[in-house]
Amino acid sequence: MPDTLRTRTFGHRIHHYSRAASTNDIAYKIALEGGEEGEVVVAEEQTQGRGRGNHYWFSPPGGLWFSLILYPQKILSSQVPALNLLGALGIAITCGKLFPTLSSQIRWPNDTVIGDRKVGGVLCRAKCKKDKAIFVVMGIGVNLNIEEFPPSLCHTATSLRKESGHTVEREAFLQTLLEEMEELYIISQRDFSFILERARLLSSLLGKQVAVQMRQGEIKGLAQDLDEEGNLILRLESGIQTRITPEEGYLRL
Ligand code: BT5
Repeated sequence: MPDTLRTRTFGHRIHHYSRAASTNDIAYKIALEGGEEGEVVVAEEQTQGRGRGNHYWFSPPGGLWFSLILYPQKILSSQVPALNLLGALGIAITCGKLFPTLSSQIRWPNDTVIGDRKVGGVLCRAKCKKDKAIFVVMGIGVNLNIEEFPPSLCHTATSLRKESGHTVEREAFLQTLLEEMEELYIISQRDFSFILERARLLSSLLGKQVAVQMRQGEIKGLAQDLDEEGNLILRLESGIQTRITPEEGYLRL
């Protein structure tokens, strides 16, 4: 990372791989062995990139695939999913800063989108003791210079290169992203409501009708708000309000 990196800890130590199965697994192991806050594991390519649940993450060369080790103070395990919003917000802010003409938004619970196409995603994994998170590995994927997506993604995914017509310099993007993320993270430690407020402002969902796939079937309603743990508040067609956690519901796109 260049000397111009303006962070307290984020990115001061970077473990670089040309190819890895998943940077999240490597970072988790480093954290277990005493890794420090802000350490980053980055890979040019992942062979087993992962999303939530059993989702896969397409991670060929040309994207930014990395994981960040965090030791959030006083965070409960139930609050870990809200960190996904922080990650998605960091990606959206960075895209907006480097590409002011592109309008990137966040799509609950962990996506950054341009229009309705996903340009980035976040996957947090925490080590918890009782109800406290001891450390969190925040995995971040951003489609920087990907020209072609497989058929299963070509209608739902996009890259910054496709949207802007310009090649994105990976190191410069990573530097800005780490700076933005650290600022958000420091604020989040004293006042998480600030993150939620920004997430609401940049949300692509709030005020819209959405369909959510739950284990017991699909539900539809108006996306009304995000609560303090990053859950989605949905107003069902019946008028009843319901709260959906990121683990129990997947948006139907
Ligand atoms: C995510 O999961 O969006 C989390 C993505 C996290 C990736 C990072 S890369 C570094 C670190 N190491 C890892 O192994 N993972 C993290 P989810 O919300 O479940 O979305 C996954 C879904 O997005 C898949 O089921 C596909 O439909 C779609 N998808 C897969 N790869 C994509 C890509 N490159 N761009 C856009 N959409 C993609």
